[in-house]
Amino acid sequence: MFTKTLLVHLIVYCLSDFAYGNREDKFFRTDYNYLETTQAFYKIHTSKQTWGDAKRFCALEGASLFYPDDRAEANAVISLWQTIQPNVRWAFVGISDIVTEGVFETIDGKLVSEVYNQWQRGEPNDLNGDEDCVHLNLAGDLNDYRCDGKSYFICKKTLSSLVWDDLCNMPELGYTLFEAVGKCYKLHTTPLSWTEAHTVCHAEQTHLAVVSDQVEADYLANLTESAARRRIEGNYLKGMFHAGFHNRLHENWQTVRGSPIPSDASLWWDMHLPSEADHEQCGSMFYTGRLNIVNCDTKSLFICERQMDDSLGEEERYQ
Ligand SMILES: [Ca+2]
Ligand SMILES: [Ca+2]
Repeated sequence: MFTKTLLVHLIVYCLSDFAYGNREDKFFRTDYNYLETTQAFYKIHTSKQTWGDAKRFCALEGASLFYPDDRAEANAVISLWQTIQPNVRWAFVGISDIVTEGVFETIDGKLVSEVYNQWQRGEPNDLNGDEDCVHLNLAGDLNDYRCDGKSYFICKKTLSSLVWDDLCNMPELGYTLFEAVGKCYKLHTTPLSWTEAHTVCHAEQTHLAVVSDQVEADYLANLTESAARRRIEGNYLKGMFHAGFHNRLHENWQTVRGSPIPSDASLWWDMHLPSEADHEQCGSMFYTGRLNIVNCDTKSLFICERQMDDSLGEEERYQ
């Protein structure tokens, strides 16, 4: 009980005091909790995913799918879990026997015998010959489960692996600051649908790029030139990338931040401002910098952005 109280204090402390930070401040992201005993940050995800998607989600957040290194870590994380998400009963962890049936290993290649390995009674049982992914329950027991089954999951980021991007004021995820508009951008070169791209930016705590004027359009056109030169292979719509506006709510076109789309026709391809009459519901931009609309299922490259302090950005821009 005493430990639990301490833990609650620790969590409250983390949430309130570490609004901005880096490794010194022991801050990673507001949705992660830091545990001093293990020197790492954890997030108990409350959306169910397949094991593969859980692993990808953690990576997108700049973390990795958690597994307990030892009993002490298992106990510490389960305490946290009981405190903040007691309704989550099972969570995928970074252990599987996908590579070789019966040989359970961690996502970074350690045998399960080298890490925490308290199995539930009778497990692992490879039920129906179809259980290769491991999840953990609140009692601290492991079970092998279907990889394509959906489960909650836990991500982990060690303090020692945290690199802070001071310019963009976020964990290092490959973003570049464009000072003139006070935004940080990242060109993603794995083609995805607009909706998938939207999710990826969210996982990075950013959003699909919202192009608001010619300065920004020119910068992004320049940024995508490198992608055009590299000729990224794959089955996707080349020559454009997804941008942060849509009409998916059928409430007329808006940006992903809920503001009106740019009304300057010269920013749009063929001077065409999208309207309710258009069948396509998602935003894009040609490599040339002209805005356009596409079918949301179209796969394409995309750019995520993080807007720095709004007022600071405006001040710098108009001085
Ligand atoms: Ca198996
Ligand atoms: Ca099982």
